[in-house]
Amino acid sequence: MAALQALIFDVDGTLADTEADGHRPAFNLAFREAGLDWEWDLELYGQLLAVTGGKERILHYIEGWRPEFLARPGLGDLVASLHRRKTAHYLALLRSGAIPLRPGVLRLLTEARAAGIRLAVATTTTPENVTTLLECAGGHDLPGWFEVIAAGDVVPAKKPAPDIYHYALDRLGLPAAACVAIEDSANGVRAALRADLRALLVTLSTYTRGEDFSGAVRVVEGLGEPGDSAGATAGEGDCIDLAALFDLHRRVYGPT
Ligand code: XBP
Ligand code: MG
Repeated sequence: MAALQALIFDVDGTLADTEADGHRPAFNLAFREAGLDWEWDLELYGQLLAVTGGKERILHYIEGWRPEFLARPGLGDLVASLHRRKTAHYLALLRSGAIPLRPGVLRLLTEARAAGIRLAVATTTTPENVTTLLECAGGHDLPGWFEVIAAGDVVPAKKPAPDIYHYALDRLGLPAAACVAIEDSANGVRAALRADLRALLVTLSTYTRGEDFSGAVRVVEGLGEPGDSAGATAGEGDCIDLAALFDLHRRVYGPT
């Protein structure tokens, strides 16, 4: 069986808790700026997260909550321009330093890199959101640590479709069995499993606690930091380090 060679990270909810105070207010700013009285509060946004991808989420909202817009000429242009402005607002928020990486993320990335474990991202969000988050929350050279940043519209179908994971594996040139995937949502878990990524860790995030993570090997609060009682899972070490990920990989595939 293949040895563990790469970690593939989801972004939103996994590298950083971006949804409630990042993407959500950025959507609302774009709506207001366009003269629309749409306001996605915390609860509504939780429902809308069933659909991944910002453009897809706006369309889902129109279909369910504002169906009168469906008959409008230029609906596709409206969605595209709202999403463009949303991305601009989101990038500004990231640049203001409002969104930190989750505890343990930089520690684990540093440890993996030092051990020669390759790093990749597989996300539905816009590519620039990923590089800007990494730069602003982790340091200007952090994007370069990732050999592959698979993001956004580079594939036809977003999570829970497996496309973005297939794309990342293809770019890494690795079989799924050589990787550990780290996700925070049921949609992400489904996408990873459909791409045959079975060594799968879930770190719960604001909106995803309580979702169905069947098929994941381990579900933890977060990666945590050493000695941090709020980190990781009780009884299995106090944080998720590289050794914990090797162990998780062995649980699925056996010793290599
Ligand atoms: C994250 C998302 C993203 C963001 C919005 O899902 O659903 O769509 O909410 O990003 P995951 P864009 O963590 O499973 O990748 O607006 O740039 O699409
Ligand atoms: Mg996510």
